[in-house]
Amino acid sequence: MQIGIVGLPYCGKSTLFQTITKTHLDPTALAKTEAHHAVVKVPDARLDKLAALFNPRNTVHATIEFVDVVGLKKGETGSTQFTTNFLSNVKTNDALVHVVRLFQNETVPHPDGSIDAVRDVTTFETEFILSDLALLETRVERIKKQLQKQNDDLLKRELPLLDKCKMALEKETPLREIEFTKDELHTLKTYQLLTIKPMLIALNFDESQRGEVDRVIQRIAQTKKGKHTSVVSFFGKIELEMSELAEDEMTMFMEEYGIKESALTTLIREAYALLGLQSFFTVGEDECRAWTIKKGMNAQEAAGAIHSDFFAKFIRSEVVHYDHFIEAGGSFAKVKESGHWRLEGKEYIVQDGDITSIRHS
Ligand SMILES: Nc1nc2c(ncn2[C@@H]2O[C@H](COP(=O)(O)OP(=O)(O)O)[C@@H](O)[C@H]2O)c(=O)[nH]1
Ligand SMILES: [Mg+2]
Repeated sequence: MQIGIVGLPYCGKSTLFQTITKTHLDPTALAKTEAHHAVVKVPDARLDKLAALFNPRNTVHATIEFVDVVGLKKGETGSTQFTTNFLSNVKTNDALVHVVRLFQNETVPHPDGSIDAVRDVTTFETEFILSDLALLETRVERIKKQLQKQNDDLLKRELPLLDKCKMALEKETPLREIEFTKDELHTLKTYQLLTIKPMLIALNFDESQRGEVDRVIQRIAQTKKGKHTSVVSFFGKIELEMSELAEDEMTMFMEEYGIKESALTTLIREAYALLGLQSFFTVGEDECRAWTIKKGMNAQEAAGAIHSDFFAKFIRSEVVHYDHFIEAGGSFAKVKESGHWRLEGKEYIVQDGDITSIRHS
């Protein structure tokens, strides 16, 4: 999974990127025009606990790739230009984090001259909506031309779907907030539309603005929140300092500044929720591992996430929930006695925190 960090120049994208990926970008790297990529381990206290119990040779966390998407330029007229290069960098991401600047900093002026979070959120939304509309219109034209040459039922069926999208966008509704069937989503996937991506609005405050956070979050949420859009906050500058500390120092630092959880934990939790993702575990002396799948996947599909052979040759899944396993003192013998250990068929819907072992032929 890939999450793109986007935002106007000097809003704190690279600051956030360095914080969550624990990388250090020097001034030459920061000035580069290519996107920065880094893969981070998804923090999971449950996996840590399982690893402590099994003491396996390998502990494998789920991973997410973060991209610091660059390429937004200040145009000659003063307004920000959403270049083709920028838009195509955004297309490949599964979800977007839109960093919106709330901090004041005289040395790096806001490109639009003032701090206004609602305006910045709207600027992005409008650009993405226009980009999607242009793409859909081109596609509709092409299909119509194709249909003049030859009848194609598949193409014909695509037109109402494209109309449905266009109508939503013309009402300024991003596509992520529109209901689509599984088939429709499948068709739309190939277009790499921008407004269909889950969106996390991340408000970047200075620590001195702590008192304003709740009020601003509420204001943005009132106008922008939807099922697939959420709003979070972070303190860019001090969280970058914090990410460079050792773990025990970090806990003290967080208490001192009243930070409840790190930006990484917040972003990953919200991204999982927006994307409808969850984790299950496989355990053993060899390896303890967290796997990420879509909510609602059945046991056979989850087995397929581990290995395509497991999907094809799936027989049954042995399942126990993490909570029950820990309650039973981390012992399979005890958990079997408790009745919480089950054998499930392929239709079983996997739950977040399941520990499973796949039986296959
Ligand atoms: N005062 C303050 N400055 C910040 C904060 N976050 C970022 N900055 C500064 O703003 C400038 C631009 O940040 P950067 O992350 O490079 O922005 P980008 O252009 O979006 O990648 C840097 O000089 C940062 O130190 C913050 O929360 N408070
Ligand atoms: Mg940057």
